[in-house]
Amino acid sequence: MKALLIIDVQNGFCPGGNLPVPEGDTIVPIINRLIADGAYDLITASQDWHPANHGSFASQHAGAKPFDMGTLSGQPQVMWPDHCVQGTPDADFHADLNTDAFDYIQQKGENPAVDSYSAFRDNDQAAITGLAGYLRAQQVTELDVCGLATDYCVKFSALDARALLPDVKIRFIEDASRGIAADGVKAAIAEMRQAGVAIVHSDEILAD
Ligand code: VGL
Ligand code: ZN
Repeated sequence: MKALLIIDVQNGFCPGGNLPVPEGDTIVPIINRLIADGAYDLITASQDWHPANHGSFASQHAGAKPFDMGTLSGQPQVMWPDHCVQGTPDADFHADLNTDAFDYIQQKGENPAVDSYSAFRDNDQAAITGLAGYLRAQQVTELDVCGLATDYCVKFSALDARALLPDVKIRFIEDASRGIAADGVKAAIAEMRQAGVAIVHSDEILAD
């Protein structure tokens, strides 16, 4: 059972959004091609889904500016611009993404007191989402991860997939993902590889 996990391909992370990832929109046709190719039995996606008062927003901390380092519930936290607020266009999936093909959507980041980069659990690792249970119930044996942003939500999702689904082969699709900062992307890829996540290109998957 092969599954694709598409992380946070939302307007907020594309050019014109509130927390734009450079070239974030350029992965949409690649992901649509992967879906149309039929290589996956199951298409899953995550959606960053914050309340307007989320504690990761600089706007919620007196004197904080976006991209400052601050704290949230005692943990170091990047102060993000307000983004992906529930029910706003910024939180919608990119309009060209083939969302009709989605079998399962995991929303995350709803607790204002903790951020949730990973689609599997909150940053404090206390609250687990339903995603791992769903993938286990579907008897997934191979999981490919892609999306936005490589250096945050994609990396933490791939690492958690590796940790929570020990019997599943996990791969990161490099060209179907984009990151916020180039050095962060490089470090994220090294960290994923080190953890046992394979790094692949969409061409390899489409050629199979
Ligand atoms: C993300 C920062 C804040 C992401 C989400 O999807 O990578 N990054 N919220
Ligand atoms: Zn967020």
